[in-house]
Amino acid sequence: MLALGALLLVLLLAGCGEQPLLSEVSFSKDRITPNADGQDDVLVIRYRLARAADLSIYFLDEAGNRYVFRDRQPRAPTGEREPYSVYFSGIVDGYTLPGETFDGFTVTHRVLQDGVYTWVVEATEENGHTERVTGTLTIAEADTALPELRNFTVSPPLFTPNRDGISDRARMNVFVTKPYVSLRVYLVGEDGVRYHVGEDERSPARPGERGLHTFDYDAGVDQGADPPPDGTYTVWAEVQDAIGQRVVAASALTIQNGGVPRAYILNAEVEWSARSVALGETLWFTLTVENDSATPIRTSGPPPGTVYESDQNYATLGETIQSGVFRVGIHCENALINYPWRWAVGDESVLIKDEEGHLYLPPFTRAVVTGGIRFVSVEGKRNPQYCWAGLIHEDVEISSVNDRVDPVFLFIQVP
Ligand SMILES: [Ca+2]
Ligand SMILES: [Ca+2]
Repeated sequence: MLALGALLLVLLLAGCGEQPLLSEVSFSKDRITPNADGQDDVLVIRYRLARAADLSIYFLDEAGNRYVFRDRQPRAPTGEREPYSVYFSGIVDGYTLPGETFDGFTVTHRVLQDGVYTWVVEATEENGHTERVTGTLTIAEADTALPELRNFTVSPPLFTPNRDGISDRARMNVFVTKPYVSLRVYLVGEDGVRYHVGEDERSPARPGERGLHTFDYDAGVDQGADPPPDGTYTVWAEVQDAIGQRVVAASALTIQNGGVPRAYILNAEVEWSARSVALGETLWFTLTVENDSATPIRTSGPPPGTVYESDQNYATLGETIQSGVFRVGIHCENALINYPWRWAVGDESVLIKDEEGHLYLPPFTRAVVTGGIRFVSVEGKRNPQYCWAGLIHEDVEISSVNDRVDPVFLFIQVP
């Protein structure tokens, strides 16, 4: 018993160091046809490592060119476990054929061309000791057409996602030359964080189809989310076909003045001049608008202090609706249009003007807004009627908190 134990120990000691680093290396097939038809598309590579090593798997064509599948990846010893196994479907790191150039995109993963290759599985220990096992693999009927990305464009190259109606969206276009299984567009900033861009529902080609694909980017602000921080981003388009070939293209996009505008009528409070006015008299209001966000909010005329005749509206004063503009409005129940009387959310003393003359209430700023309506007739049946104030984000929304604010039950005295 003791003798047998000692003998085993001796044998184990003798084996140590002589055990091959790399063993049980196998390819489950010697021929594959990488074309996603479900027949011989994939094989399994197996190997066993006696000690920790960097592992490479590559292929040599008849001219000796090398195609990389795994490049010096650190691996732990296999130990008591099953051998390492990995699927191989003919896809290697991107390469170019003699005389081939790609315009505007890069191939990161590509199928081997049809031919006979020498495969090499190679392990290198830290001390430099290397072992390799080789064999032969035939590639046939490979679907070698690449899913090329043509004319990947981002426009405009600088945008301001802040719902002010000016340059709030960026558009990405790309033409894919082959049907595919995934197409992704995303921004990557200096911190490496990815921001996904969704494909436009009105994209000319349907998802997965060859053709022009368009992406519409609002930086998330349409859903009320804060956009990525201001700065310049790399925009990536990344496509993968059915056999796993991958192509990428890059462009750039700068975000400036990004943010979600948030503004309120302070304390939901309106000061009305009267509850009862005679025909020909003016109802005055005073309220305070607060920009409670880090984003400037855009506005347009007429300025506070303007008095409307009751049969006028913002359009008759030449101050039509502009998408993205905030204005204070007054609405009375008998009015024929929504909030017919509207005013800028501040006057010259507080508003700032950009190069194009657009007016903004700066971040975290308050402004007092007054205005009047001179009642020249009693339209509609109701008298008295409710009148109220609102803060309107034109063509975007009137948030519930800014609608029907502080109503007054107004009586118009008719002689
Ligand atoms: Ca096949
Ligand atoms: Ca904007």
